[in-house]
Amino acid sequence: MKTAISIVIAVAVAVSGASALAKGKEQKKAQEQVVTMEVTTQGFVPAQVKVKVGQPVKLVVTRKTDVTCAKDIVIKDYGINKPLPLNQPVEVTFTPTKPGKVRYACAMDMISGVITVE
Ligand SMILES: [Cu+2]
Repeated sequence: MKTAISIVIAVAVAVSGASALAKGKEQKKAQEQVVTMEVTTQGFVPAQVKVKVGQPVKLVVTRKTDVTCAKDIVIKDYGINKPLPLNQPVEVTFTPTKPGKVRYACAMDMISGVITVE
């Protein structure tokens, strides 16, 4: 009985060790590119962003003004359309699949910015 218990413990340790290793590898492979952005009376700030192709992008967008129409962020190319509650950081994630320019804009496509994917 004692041996059975120690075998169970040994297996549990081995499994948790392996998953920790896998996690570390994953993090190294997929380097998230975090871009902090605000919506002010100037529009999206910054309005020009550069990211690397094939690596996940996380935009953290905080709308700081209530006087413009930019109350959502729309990234048509990646099917993203998210409301931006006032003063609340909103995370928008996608992985750019090809180099080029990706537009982000308000729901009416008036206030906008450009993500350059390289
Ligand atoms: Cu608008």
